[in-house]
Amino acid sequence: MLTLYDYLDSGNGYKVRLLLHQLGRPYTLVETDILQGETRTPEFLRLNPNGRIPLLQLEDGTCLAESNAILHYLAQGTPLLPAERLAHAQVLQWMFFEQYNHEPNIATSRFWLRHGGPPDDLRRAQLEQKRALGYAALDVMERELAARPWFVAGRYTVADIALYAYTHVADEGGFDLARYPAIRAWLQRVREQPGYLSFAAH
Ligand SMILES: N[C@@H](CCC(=O)N[C@@H](CS)C(=O)NCC(=O)O)C(=O)O
Repeated sequence: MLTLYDYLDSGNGYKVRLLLHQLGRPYTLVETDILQGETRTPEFLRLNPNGRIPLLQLEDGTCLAESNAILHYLAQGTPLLPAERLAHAQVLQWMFFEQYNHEPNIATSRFWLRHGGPPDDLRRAQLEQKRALGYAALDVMERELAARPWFVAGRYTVADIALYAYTHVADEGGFDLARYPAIRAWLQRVREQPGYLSFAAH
């Protein structure tokens, strides 16, 4: 049985829960409260020296961190990760985009707004900067999705899961999706996928 260390308000964790649900893979959930420092205890740091969830523990005890690496691992050999060389690399392209351009701006803004912040002028300036960069990432997605229904290979893949997680709650980070019709239509297509799981469910 797989074990997932996770925090239910985490979009990075939600990516993994959504995929596990869609693949029909059972797992044990270990809720780990990031607000109480539970990812920074000596016990947890032995499992993930980077002190973060999501963390997937395999049947043999090996641990795998980083949400998109976990998606990549779990989806191999399934239709959600194309085997064809270029399409496979394009899935990685969008997952790296998610981690570099999207998540650090949209997810971090959401976290600060939900869990207290920005407390000072510096944080406020950082939030403004993240707002601009987050909208730039959404602009890229909108252009892509205006031309095709899915990011890669004409079908739903883990690239869509990676980008869906924080896009569908972007409003909680102060991002208005009203001016992004192609993104909103894609969010609906994701919600209609078999085995869809809503945020914070498991
Ligand atoms: N790049 C990592 C980011 C993981 C991450 O930032 N996790 C946050 C929750 S979303 C966390 O565990 N924070 C707790 C901490 O930093 O102590 C991924 O995609 O999994």
